Parts: sequence; structure tokens; C-alpha cells
Amino acid sequence: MFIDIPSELEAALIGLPLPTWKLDGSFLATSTMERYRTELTATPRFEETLTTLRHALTGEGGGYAVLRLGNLAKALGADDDRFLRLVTAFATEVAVPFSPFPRWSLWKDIGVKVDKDPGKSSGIGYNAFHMDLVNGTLPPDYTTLLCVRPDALGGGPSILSDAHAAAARLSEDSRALLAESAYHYGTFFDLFGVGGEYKPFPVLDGSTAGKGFVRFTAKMLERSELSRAHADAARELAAELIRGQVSFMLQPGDYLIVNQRRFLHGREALRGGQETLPVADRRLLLQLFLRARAGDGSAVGRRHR
Ligand SMILES: O=C(O)CCC(=O)C(=O)O
Ligand SMILES: [Fe+2]
Repeated sequence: MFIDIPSELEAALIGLPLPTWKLDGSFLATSTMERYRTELTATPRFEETLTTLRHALTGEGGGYAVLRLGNLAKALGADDDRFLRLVTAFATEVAVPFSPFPRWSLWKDIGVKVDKDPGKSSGIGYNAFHMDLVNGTLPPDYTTLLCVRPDALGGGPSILSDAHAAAARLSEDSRALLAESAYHYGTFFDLFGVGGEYKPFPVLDGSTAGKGFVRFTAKMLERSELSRAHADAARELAAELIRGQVSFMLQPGDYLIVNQRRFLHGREALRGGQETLPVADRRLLLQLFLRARAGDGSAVGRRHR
């Protein structure tokens, strides 16, 4: 699931003249996507790299990939606009980039905040298995994380788990409970491109067993009021996700793409002592969400807007 960029391709990408992107509402503009595609497809060995990437995300047993863009990050600067345009161009070949948060630009910073709820985004603690935007009726098909700086103190490996495989290991009774509209999590306010608020929601969608979203966040076990039986079933799923997890440390320039219809993600705790690090040295990821194009097999037969 780790994909290296062939050196001929890397060399060509460094000089690629990608223009600043434009947005159409909260989605990347079609004109930008077309321009980026034209530039990328003219580079050597791009098509084979893209085929490998798409297969990792949507092929049998697949569901996530890490594009190793570290050399490009080093050459261009990991938080330089040219590098960000390049990563955006790769993302565009997977699905349509968009921002659900009207107040944020396309890419959202995930830094380290020592005084935030440690289990939430940008907190310092264990970030339990979850799907991003779990309480929208149409969560992003893909969530993507670009590593600008790992934890300088050496913590915070990413964790990933095949959600359908975990659900399949549960008892019939637990699966039946998870298929009931008995779960809820968080607030839903002023979000674009992810449908309406879904509350309460079922974790498993009985009609699309093995296919649809496993609409789950282990964070609701601590932060939402759930009935005993429904909470127990959710706890069993959380345990199975951990049993099946893979974990790895993102390196500078690594671009993690997660197919949210297949895999759930999270992150182990950062190493203690974060408050001693200057903010500019702390871990920094940039996050971008993608909506599948209608008819590409991972879409839901609905145009993005
Ligand atoms: O910090 C990380 O590696 C993951 C963060 C995350 O999953 C999120 O903010 O949604
Ligand atoms: Fe997340």
C-alpha cells in the first residue's frame, strides 16, 4: 500500500507548471482539474503509477494507499504551494477535491493543540478509529492526509483497519444491533458537500452489506449517550478494528489516501512532552477530502452537486 514514485516521474514532476487552483463553490473547479490532468498525463510513467494507486484504493482487499512524495517535498518544500498543487493534482486523479468547511481553504491544517480534547483531531492523545464527517448523510468518499512534519518526539503512528472485514467477524446479533438507527455523534453545522445531518444513524447499512460505509467512530463510545446493547455492539466493532489494524509512521511528504467506504482510520497518541516543542516544530498534517465521480464504481450514483 506504499507507492513510490519512479525517479523519471519525480524529475518531471518537480518542474511541472501547475497553476494556482480555482474553486467552484466548495469543489475544485473543472477547469483546474482538466489543466492538472493535462500536465500530469504528459509525464513519464504517470499512467502506471496512477493505475497502482487506484488499484490500492478500490481493488480487491484494498482501501488505502500512501504515496511517497518525500523527495518532491524536499525539492519543493513540504508546505510550499507548488508541492501542494502537485499533491492536489494527484488527488484529482482519484476523485474530486472539496472542502466541507466553508471557513477553510481546500486543505485544512491538523496541527498539535496541547489544550484540546486529546482524542480529537489535533489533540495529543489516542485518536480512535473513525470515519471523517461520520454524521453527514454523504461522508467524503476519501479522506486524505499529507504529512508535512511527523511528531519530532517520535509518536503518532497512523492506524488503519478494514471496516467490512472487522464487521464480518462480529456475531449476527451484534451486526443486527449495529444495523439499527441508534447511533449519533457530534454536531453538524454549516457543512458543504456531505449531505444533511444524519441523526440517529445505523453503523451498518443492511441493504449494502459489504459495500456501503461502515458509519462508525469509536469516539462515540465516550462522547455519545447510547443504549447499553448498542454501545456493547459498538465496543465489539471497535475491538475488531484494533485486532485487524495496521500501523505505520507517516514520513515528511507521505500522502495517505483512505477510501472511507472500505477503511477506517485513526492515530496513536503523540509522544509526551508536546508542550515543550515550539509550535513551528510540532507535527503538522494537511487534510483534504474527495468526492468520487459518478459512475467510477466507488460513487453512489449521484453527482457531487
Ligand atoms: O492526526 C492524524 O494522524 C489523524 C487525524 C484525523 O484522523 C482527523 O483529524 O480526522
Ligand atoms: Fe480523521
